[in-house]
Amino acid sequence: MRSRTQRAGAAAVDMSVQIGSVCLPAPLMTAAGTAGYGSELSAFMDLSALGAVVVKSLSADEWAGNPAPRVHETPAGMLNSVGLQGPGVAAWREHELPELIETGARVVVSIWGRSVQDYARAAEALQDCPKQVVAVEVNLSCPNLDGGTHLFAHDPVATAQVLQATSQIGLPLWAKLSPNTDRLVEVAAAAQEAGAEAVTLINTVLGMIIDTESRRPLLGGGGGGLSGPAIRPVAVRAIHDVHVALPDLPIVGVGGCATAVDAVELMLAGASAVQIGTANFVQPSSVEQVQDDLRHWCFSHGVPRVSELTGGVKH
Ligand code: RRO
Repeated sequence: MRSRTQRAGAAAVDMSVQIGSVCLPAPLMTAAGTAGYGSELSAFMDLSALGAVVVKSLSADEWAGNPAPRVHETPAGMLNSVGLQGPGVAAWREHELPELIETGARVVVSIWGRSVQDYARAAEALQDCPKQVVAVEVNLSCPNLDGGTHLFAHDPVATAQVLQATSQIGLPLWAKLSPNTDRLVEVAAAAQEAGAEAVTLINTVLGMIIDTESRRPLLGGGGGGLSGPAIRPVAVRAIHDVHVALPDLPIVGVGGCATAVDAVELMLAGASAVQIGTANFVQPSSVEQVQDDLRHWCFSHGVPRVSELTGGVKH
C-alpha cells in the first residue's frame, strides 16, 4: 500500500514526453499486435490515461494471416507467427476506430505492406483520420512476411522508399525497425533522412521451435518472432546504439518490458517512450500498472520529469 504522501508526490511527477512533433501526456503505450485493433483492453484500464494505444498492423486490404498454431510459449517469452492478419485500413476505420476514440485514447496506427506501393495505399486509406490518430507506425520489420525473408528494415534504401511513399498523409511517421540486422544504425539514419520523426525499436527476434516428436516446426508459419523478457537486452542494446549514433532521433522503446524498472532501463538506453507487448498477454492491465509504477519510481528516485531519464545511462 502506498501512503497518501507517496501518492501525492508521485502525482506531481511530470510524465509528459515529446516524440518528434507528438506530445503525449504519458510515456507508456501498448505495442502493436498485442492489444488488438480497438477498445478491447478498455475493460481492464482507462486507455485515455496511457500515452497512446498502438493497434495491430493494418494493410490496405484484408489479410488472413498464417495457419495455426500461431503462438508458442518459450522459457522467457513467446514465439509468434500471426502473419499480419487484419481487416484492412478501411474496415478498421469503420468498425473499430470509433469505439477506440470513444475511450479517449490517443491512437497510433501501424501499417504494413508487401511492396512500397502497398504501403502507399495503406497510408492513402488513412487520409483525413480523426485528430485522435496522432501518428502512424510504419512496420518495416515483421518477421512473418514471406517466412522472414522480406524485411524492409534490413535495407536502408527500401526503408527510405517506404517512408517517402507514406509521407503524403502528413501524419507523423514512426519507423518500426528490426533487431535482426547488423545495419540497424544505418537503417535508422535512412529512416530519419526519409522523414521518420521517430523509430520504434525493436520488433521481434527471428526464431523457430521444432517439435522433436513430429520433427516439424511447432508454428504453422514455420519460423516466428521471439518476444518477452528474453529479448529485453537485445532491445536495450539496439536503443542504446541508435541513440548514441543519432541523438536527435526520438526512439520509442519496446522489447520484453514488463515492469517499471524495465521501462526505466529502456529509457536510460535512449527511449523517449516505452511500449508494452508480451506482458499484455500475461496481465491485460500491464501497461497502466507499469505507467503508475514508473511514476512512483520517478518520485522515489527524485526524478521530477520522466523525460529526464532518456539517454541517462552512464559510461
Ligand atoms: O503479425 C505478425 O506475425 C507479427 C508482426 Br505484423 C510483427 O510486426 N511482429 C511480429 O512478431 N509478428
